[in-house]
Amino acid sequence: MKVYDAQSLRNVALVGHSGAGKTQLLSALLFDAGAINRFGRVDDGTTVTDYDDEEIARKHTLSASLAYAEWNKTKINFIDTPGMANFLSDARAALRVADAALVVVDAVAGVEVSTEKVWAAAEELEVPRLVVLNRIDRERASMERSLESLRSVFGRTVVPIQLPIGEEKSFRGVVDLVAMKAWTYAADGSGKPTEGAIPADLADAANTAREALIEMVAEADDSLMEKFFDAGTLTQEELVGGLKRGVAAGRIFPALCTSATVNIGLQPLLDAVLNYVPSPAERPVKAGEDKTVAAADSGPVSAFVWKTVADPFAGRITMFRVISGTLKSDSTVHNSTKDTSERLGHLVLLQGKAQTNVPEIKAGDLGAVAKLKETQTSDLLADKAVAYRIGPIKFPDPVLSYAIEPKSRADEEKISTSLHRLQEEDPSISYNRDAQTKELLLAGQGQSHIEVTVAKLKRRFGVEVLLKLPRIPYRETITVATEAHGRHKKQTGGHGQFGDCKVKFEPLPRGSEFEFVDDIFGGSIPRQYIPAVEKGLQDARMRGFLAGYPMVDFRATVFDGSYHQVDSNELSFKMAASLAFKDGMSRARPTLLEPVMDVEVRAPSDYAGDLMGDLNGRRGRIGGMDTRGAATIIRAKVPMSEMLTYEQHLTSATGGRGSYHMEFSHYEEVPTHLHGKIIAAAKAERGQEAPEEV
Ligand SMILES: Nc1nc2c(ncn2[C@@H]2O[C@H](COP(=O)(O)OP(=O)(O)O)[C@@H](O)[C@H]2O)c(=O)[nH]1
Ligand SMILES: [Mg+2]
Repeated sequence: MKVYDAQSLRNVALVGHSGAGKTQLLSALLFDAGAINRFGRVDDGTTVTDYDDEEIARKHTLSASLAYAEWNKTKINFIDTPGMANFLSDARAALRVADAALVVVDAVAGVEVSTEKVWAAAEELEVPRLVVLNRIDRERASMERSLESLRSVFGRTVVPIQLPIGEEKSFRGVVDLVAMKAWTYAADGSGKPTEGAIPADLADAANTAREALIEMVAEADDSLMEKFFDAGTLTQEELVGGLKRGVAAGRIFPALCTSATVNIGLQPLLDAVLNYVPSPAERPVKAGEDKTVAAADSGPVSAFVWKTVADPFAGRITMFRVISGTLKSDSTVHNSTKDTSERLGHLVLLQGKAQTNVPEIKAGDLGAVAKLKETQTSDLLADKAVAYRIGPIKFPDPVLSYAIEPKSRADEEKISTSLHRLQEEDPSISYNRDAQTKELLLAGQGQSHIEVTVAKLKRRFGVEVLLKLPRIPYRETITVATEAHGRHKKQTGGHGQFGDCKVKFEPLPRGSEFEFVDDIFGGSIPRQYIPAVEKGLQDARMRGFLAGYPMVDFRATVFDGSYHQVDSNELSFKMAASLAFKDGMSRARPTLLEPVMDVEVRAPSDYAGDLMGDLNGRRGRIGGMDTRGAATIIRAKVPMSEMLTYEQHLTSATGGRGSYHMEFSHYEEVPTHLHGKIIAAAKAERGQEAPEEV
């Protein structure tokens, strides 16, 4: 295996909405470049990058993976990424080490939710982009309509450098607007194009499109702007050079068209990657605010870990980009993030799951190594001489949690270590044991994310768990102010117990939690017992009153009481406070609070009416609507309890074309007609457990 230096490398991440054809496209690219000799298909489970059992079963990419091909003496590293909303964190991680994104768009659907998400991520990380309009062979596909949709959302800097020859069933090739020639494909799917003149019926369209391209390139580059005004056009050299600079600067986004299943347009796409994507030599890596590191293959070595895979057999697989220097197999390297040293075994190149050993990997290249002991995602493996740091990859906080219950004793024992390893692979999940209920909670980005995690637990680690609908973290609060009295007295021979307090309870605004005020003057309760009163109230409020949920957003003021010289003690005052709480709650008109989510749903506009009706039925309040090309975005506030099964509903209601995102917004009162059900469910769940006696 050759070792490549930075000039002869390109690193691209395939990103975009789920189903646009990223994985299939990569399979075709690898085949046409001669890197693999079987044309793998997503539909048969035979692609290089959807190799995980779970991905094959679901026909969806769930995790980022690597592949590479040599094209024209240049090694192109590809990162295939997931497009489903719950799994986008890996697309973001990939963009951290790619020098450009291939934003793959379905030419039938145009811009979709994840298209916008990955575009925004690339924008934020300043990653150049090429747009690939894929699935041009499909019924109702249109390069023109898709481009309109792209330009309406991302601006007119998205410009075609190709035109399709035929569309839908008759798609058979592409016109290259830079070289002004045509690539035509035989109908046999062999992917072997013939190069020729532009078909006569496309000549006018091609000339117009080329002029538009020249104008955009001139606009993106001040020095070319003048030449363009003087000459009215650009030379071929100026066009090619300007396009390359414009792409690198993120000022122009060339669009190409392909069919990944019929195998059309892949060679021109590979050429475009070579010609327009900056090599690592041209794109130094950011290390902190204003420091960049050039991809020099001599000097101190550093490699940034962007992804970890938990393989139960091969162990941990660590994927990195060499930032500078040359990383060697069988060497020891410092982990500067953790300040430990790591022994590297064989360095490998990954073609999906297939590993090829290499002696060394140079700056700018992507590779992997198995069985590191402590290194994790976002760590920097670097010589001690390296002083810079590379910022950690940002992972989203979990939005939804489920309770999981091991099926057997054996499962119980393995569950924590297995979850720990899965979390290393996917830092957008988290798990913890609920202190109150002792349940093991698994949190993630949504229902399908949790389900996939549970499926991985089983397939990879043999750990089986039952998944229970997440508990809604209800709260309780009071609605009117009241005064209450609690007296605890036991005088049965020997030492007695005596505590007595009067407490005022008042509602506070949402989000205030709890306030305790000591308003005792003149010693009706001695100083030393006040903390016991507070503790008694705290404990009582955490146990709730109506349904056992913590009572929040109120103030408790202890203003009077009495004591006994001999019998009073802390425990007695704690109990008196608890009795005062119960007494107060019986008159303070307690009620239930529920978490309300900010929800954003996006779907083709045809579905908007039905989706809004459904959200209303879920007690949602519609906050606004936006259109994006053929899609509508609906924003609403909806109680969390109504959203637990939303993912399934949305998928079936829109044939998989809708998606949504939600996050916690605030707590709100539960309508009274729903109280009975929640209280009954809470009691049943606590297993008839008698309320704790005080
Ligand atoms: N007709 C057609 N189908 C395609 C094309 N590219 C991908 N597909 C199909 O679209 C589906 C999703 O493809 P996949 O590569 O998994 O999309 P990804 O989610 O973006 O990775 C699969 O059934 C593919 O066979 C294409 O160019 N034309
Ligand atoms: Mg995929």
